[in-house]
Amino acid sequence: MKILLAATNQADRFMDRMAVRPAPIGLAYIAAAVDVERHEMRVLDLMFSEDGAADVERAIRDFAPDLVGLSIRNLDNQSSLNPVWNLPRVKEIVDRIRQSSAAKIVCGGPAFSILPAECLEYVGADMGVVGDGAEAFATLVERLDAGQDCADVPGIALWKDGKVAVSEGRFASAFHNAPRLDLLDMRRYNGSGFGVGVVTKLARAYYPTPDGGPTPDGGFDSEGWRIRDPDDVIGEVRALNADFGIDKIFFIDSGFNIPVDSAKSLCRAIIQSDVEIRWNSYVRPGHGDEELARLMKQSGCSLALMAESGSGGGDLSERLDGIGVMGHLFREAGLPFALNIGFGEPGETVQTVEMKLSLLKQVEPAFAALRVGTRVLPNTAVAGAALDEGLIASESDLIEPVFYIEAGVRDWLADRLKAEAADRPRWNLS
Ligand code: B12
Repeated sequence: MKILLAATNQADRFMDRMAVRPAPIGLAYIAAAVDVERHEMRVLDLMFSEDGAADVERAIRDFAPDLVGLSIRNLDNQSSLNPVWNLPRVKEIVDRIRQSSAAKIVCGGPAFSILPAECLEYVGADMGVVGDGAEAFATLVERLDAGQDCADVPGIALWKDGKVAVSEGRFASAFHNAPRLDLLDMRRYNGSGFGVGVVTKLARAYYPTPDGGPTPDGGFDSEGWRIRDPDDVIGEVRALNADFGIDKIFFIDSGFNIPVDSAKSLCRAIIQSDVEIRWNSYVRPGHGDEELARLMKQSGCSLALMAESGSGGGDLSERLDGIGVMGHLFREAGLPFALNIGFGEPGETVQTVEMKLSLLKQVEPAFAALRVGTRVLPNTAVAGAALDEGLIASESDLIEPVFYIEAGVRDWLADRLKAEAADRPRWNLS
């Protein structure tokens, strides 16, 4: 079979402001799973395209694939002040493919995996893969090539009787095959903000899906974690440096500092190795000590990203204290950190807004992302509130950006935050 894989993400911002272009490593993992002895494959990355749909159309004409895989990273930019919805662009790509090709179109990716049936219906593709896609996609390719049915492949979205159904189960990749970064123009990603992604650990299910993804409300259970061996991680970092001159890495990890011992082991392994990198990652408050902060700094960490989403469970003042403690540890170690903080979630009051603002002033992050309202995602408590209050008719509405702002602060919140951010260039509002 001839297979064209395309990464559709063209967003070049983080929090609607900072220049960040994440390399499509998810698609590179998909490419690594395809048996290229048996199939001819091409990869197209639209990140630097002027006109993505036109580039896909050209590739379809030149290559005439039998199967097109589309990676969909972000539903939108999660900014209530300047919302940008990405799916219409993907739909346009699908429409353009259909005009000149009978290829089967398979979608996947983080955004797709959040509302697979709705995304598939909206963009008008043939099939989709939910969650970790490498093994599932490889299985689909072989089944389609042999003319076999795919309905029993775990985590597959398929049309059935005019509607999309998603099969039970999910693949959980161990990321054994190195991503085919050689098929991407990786040099363009060096210095493109925040670093090139290298997976260090994945949680049980990585997406907020109804079948038990652990993260819909920011929770982080430890079941079924896949923690990569530090030697494998360092091997991948070394290859990025040797092959493409890349020395800025983003460790892909829902919480780099959990468990603390493995975080320390990876830092020590980097320090003892010959690799010289600067790296960034997400960290979670409440886990870590002075030694971890020192090891992170020593191993090249240049930014630790923390988030207060309003849904981490427990009492707000305890959560804010946790962030304060982490911030203090990082400052003592000379390690810059960023804080992404949401405002307006259910239960927000003038008083809780002021508590968050005073934390921000106290911890003084290297940059702060203040989110006006919560981008409602399915299977979350905020989605429950949005349903109860009639903001959405059903969770299917959430393929488009919908923002929840607690009624008690709705008329006041944006102006209050804008006023506070006005003379603080490190505070970004979105
Ligand atoms: C790390 C990360 C970041 C880093 C990226 C750093 C870097 N240089 O790479 C930073 C902090 C910069 C970032 C920014 C943003 N992010 Co982010 N980010 C993540 C995170 C934690 C990991 C993404 C990743 O690399 N995963 C590892 C790779 C290997 O996995 P993958 O891409 O998912 O690919 C797998 C599958 O999806 C699938 N797959 C992928 N492509 C394809 C294609 C086909 C054909 C198939 C079959 C399967 C398939 O198989 C792959 C292998 O298993 C995810 C959380 C998550 N749970 O995924 C959020 C996430 C991707 N981000 C998200 C968002 C929204 C954003 C921002 C818009 C936030 C903002 N407010 O600005 C920006 C967008 C930036 C941009 N320009 O695109 C959302 C996207 C979904 C959504 N809600 O719309 C996620 C899912 C978080 C969430 N739960 O909401 N992000």
